Amino acid sequence: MKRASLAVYFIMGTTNCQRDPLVILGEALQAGVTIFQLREKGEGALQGEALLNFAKRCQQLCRTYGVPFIINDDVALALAIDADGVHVGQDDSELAKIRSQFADKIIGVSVHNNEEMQTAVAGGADYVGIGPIFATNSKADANEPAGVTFLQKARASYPDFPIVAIGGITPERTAQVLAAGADGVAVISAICQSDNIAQTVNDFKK
Ligand code: TZP
Ligand code: MG
Repeated sequence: MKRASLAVYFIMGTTNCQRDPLVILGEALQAGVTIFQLREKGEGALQGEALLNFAKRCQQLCRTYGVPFIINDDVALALAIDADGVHVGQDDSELAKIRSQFADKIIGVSVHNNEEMQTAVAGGADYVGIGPIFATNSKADANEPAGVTFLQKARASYPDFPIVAIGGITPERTAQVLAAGADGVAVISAICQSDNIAQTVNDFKK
């Protein structure tokens, strides 16, 4: 995948939104986010038919803007609707199996140390997500904030591999994260909770 597509990686699920999630996604796409991940988790998360329908509407919006549409964790859903890819953590399905199911799609893997990174790269991940860099309220089981130390090491070991940073990232913190070696920032709350998504996305792009 092109490293540039990770520049402003918007992640959202309905439980992250205080306004209509599809309106939020539309505003984020209009503003120029470069990739989108549907991450439907937590209390009140959509399931079954409701999730399927919501995912299809998100996918349609992403298509309109030519932005890759990624699904978190739910490999079966990603296959069912022919999403552009999946993002998985260390506790999700095995990478080799997913790679065989998603021959030419995007696979992202969350990694927290060198061993996990090596395994992800060797297993055919297209990009890795590294975090939480800063404290986050958007992931119930998040690890302690790790700062940029591992991110810097990962970049030094893999000069050309696509890496996105995640966790508590705001426009103000973006320069620091990019300087540490990330190709882009993955963001939930700074965009979902923004009063002015166009402005916020613009600030991330600067
Ligand atoms: N993985 C590590 S931190 C995080 C995920 C999914 C949540 C990021 O959300 P926010 O609101 O941008 O901190
Ligand atoms: Mg997961």
